[in-house]
Amino acid sequence: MTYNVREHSYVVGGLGITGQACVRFLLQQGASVKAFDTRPTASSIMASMPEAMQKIMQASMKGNIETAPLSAAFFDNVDTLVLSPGLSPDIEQVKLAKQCGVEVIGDIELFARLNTKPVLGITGSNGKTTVTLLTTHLLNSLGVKAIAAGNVGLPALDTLGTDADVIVLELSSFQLETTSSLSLCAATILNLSDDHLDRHGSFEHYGLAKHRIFDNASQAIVWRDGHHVAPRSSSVPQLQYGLGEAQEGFGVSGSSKEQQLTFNEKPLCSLSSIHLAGTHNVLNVMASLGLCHALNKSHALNKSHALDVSIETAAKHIGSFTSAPHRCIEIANNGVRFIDDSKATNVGATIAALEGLAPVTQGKLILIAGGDAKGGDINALSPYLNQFVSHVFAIGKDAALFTTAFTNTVICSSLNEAVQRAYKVAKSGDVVLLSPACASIDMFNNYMHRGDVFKQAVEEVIAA
Ligand code: UMA
Ligand code: ADP
Repeated sequence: MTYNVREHSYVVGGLGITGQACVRFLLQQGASVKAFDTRPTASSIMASMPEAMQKIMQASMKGNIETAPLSAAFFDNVDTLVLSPGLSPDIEQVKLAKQCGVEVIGDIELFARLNTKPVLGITGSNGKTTVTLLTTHLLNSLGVKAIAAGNVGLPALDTLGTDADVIVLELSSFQLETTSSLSLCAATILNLSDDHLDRHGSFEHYGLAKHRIFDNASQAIVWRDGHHVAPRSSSVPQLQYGLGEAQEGFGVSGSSKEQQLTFNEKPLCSLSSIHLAGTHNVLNVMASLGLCHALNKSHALNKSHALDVSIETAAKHIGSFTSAPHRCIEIANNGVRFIDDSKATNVGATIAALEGLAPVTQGKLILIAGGDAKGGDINALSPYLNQFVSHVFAIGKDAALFTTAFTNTVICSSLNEAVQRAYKVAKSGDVVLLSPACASIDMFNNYMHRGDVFKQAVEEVIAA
């Protein structure tokens, strides 16, 4: 039976980007909506919204946002709580909703109940945004209208009613936790390493949330050598990829001088045509091609649209993809290469950068790292630092953790100082890599700000 929004009464929990999209959508559909937020005052929450959203809130809800502790009466006649991903299902407001018999879902579940378009789903600890944007780029280059949505930034509900042929959804563990009926043409968990353990409590629970992506998936795109990334049920067909030679699925073959990305042993393109730094990005390319390929088998496709996603043709468009900023991007090269990987906010991402860059670095690899480790285990970097890195210049709240992980670590009081010191020890052929393994919020507004400060500091040392 089709799900009719107008027949239900909703509470929207949290009014960040997701909550605002939910309110907008539900009001447009003529549903009954009220909202709560955990921040202290309704006026400051309203002030944080774009003007157009403030007008909608005023016109339809009289700016009414509940910020006080909720009473059971708040949930009278409410069917469904649509909870923002930033809010844990364990908070008091959600417990109360459940006690009152209210169903608790997230915006992705609401989207799943209403969407009729084919959807590709991407999750993992690292690489989600890269694969989401690359997949979208490849499909659009093939003439298939694809929209990137979800955790990448555009709320999934905003894609309903658009003329997209395909939705490419980046899904966080927070979003998957409250989703049960999302039916994906193809799904992937790119990789799984410690992240968001403060919210999920354990790696096991974090993994369980991620694995929900396969629940109704028609096809899984699976990294052959990844841990905990394959569907636990054998009923989901797998298309596999990896860096070694492979008879089936994606692989790599050829001499170290001229390596080819292959599909079912047939060469698709030269690895040198992939302009994204690091072997982890070769895996990202394979995952994206696999997701595109899976669309051919999709029954959800609009048959009137002559959709033929040939991976041979898709592979030709890899070279024209430019990665989102701050993800292993070369920002300057005066003999010394400077690489901005400010988005590496956990240990897994920094390991990928080190493993990926070391083989293509002629000289030394000099690392700038540090910030807020979010309780992550910096010592897990130790073997990689010892194998690949000559110096670490450490910044931020948890800089001292790097001195335990690696002997040749110098603590610096600012990112500028770290860049200056790194440049002093660098010679032509060396790489200076900013890949912090930590969040930025102890020193910067966000990872973008950190990357911008790095670029500025690099330009200054080069010019001096
Ligand atoms: N807030 C409160 N109380 C509330 C609601 C919001 O204090 O009741 C404040 C908090 O400071 C919160 C902020 O508002 O951090 C934003 O609200 P939210 O956390 O619910 O997030 P949204 O603005 O709805 O954005 C979310 C995703 N954020 C999170 O899951 C934390 C965005 O992913 C996503 O782009 C957006 O929905 C659209 O789908 C960002 C993210 O950091 C990029 N994701 C995490 C990650 O990638 O690691 C999971
Ligand atoms: P996410 O959206 O999952 O945070 P991004 O594509 O934004 O992923 O990349 C975040 C960080 O992870 C960057 O530092 C990037 O270089 C690194 N990264 C990208 N792809 C991978 C991968 N497949 N494995 C490990 N790290 C990766």
